Amino acid sequence: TTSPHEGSAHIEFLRRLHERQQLVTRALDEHFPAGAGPLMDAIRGALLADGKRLRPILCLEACQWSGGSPQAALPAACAIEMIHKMTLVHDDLPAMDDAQTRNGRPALHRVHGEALAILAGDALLVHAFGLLASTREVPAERVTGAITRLCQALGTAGLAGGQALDVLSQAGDVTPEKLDHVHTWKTASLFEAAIVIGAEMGGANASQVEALARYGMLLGRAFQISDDLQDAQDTQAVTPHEVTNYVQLHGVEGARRKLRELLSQAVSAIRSVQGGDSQLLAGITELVWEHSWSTG
Ligand code: GRG
Repeated sequence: TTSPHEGSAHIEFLRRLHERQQLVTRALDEHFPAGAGPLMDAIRGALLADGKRLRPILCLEACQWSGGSPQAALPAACAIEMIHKMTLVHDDLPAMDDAQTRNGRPALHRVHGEALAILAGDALLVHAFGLLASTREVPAERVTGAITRLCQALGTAGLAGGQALDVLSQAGDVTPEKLDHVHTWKTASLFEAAIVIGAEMGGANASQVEALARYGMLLGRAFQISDDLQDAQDTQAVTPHEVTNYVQLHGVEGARRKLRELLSQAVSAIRSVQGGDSQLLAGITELVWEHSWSTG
């Protein structure tokens, strides 16, 4: 079968993805200078070693789709990536997932120690809000709107709440509803916020925001299932995380079926309203399906 991504349109899609990745990585690199002490080194280790930059790319793209310049959403996109990386550092700590590696490298606390890993995460969170609050490219009410939206996405009914449910889950008490709940809060809420914030920075109208929010939520849930499929493939070892792995509860076939369904609903959501070029937003759903990412 021929992939919908073959040919020049696919090359253009990858070029644009790579360009956005670079834009975000360069901005993050400038924000945290090298050689400025152990805490800064740990922060740089968390932020700059690798990463697909998926959430900030989505934020920039949603802004452009809504008629704004990607530059208008760049501070927000960088803030969202700082927050994302902070959650990974804390997730890997011995008190949480107790992970030894992340993306094939030693987890941050194994290189810099637990204290600096905690502080690097704390500092990333604070710098993220500082950067977002100092956005001057858009009217002030869009900035306060973004801060409010992000706080909702990260709090007790978002990443922190989802992670709490996740770490407290025991084998045997994870129902399909509870699993969807954990995935929605711990993963999809940041995807949704990244996209909605980008759209609002670009001046999207209410129906565009609603459609993109739906796309973000569906894509985020799909992404977590795709990540779970990858984890199930990569490791034979039983880790604490496995209790809330979609594959554990629904099997590989069940996971793939749900993944396909969520991604096709995500594409329908963006196609349901008028907006800019949706090729990149639609194309990202294919990458989630194929799990073929470049972190360069
Ligand atoms: C922010 C208040 C606050 C609390 C944080 C630690 C925590 C609470 C939440 C962790 C949630 C978590 C680890 C979700 C997993 C999401 C996920 C699938 C991450 C992998 O994302 P990728 O593949 O990462 O985009 P890269 O390495 O590409 O950046």
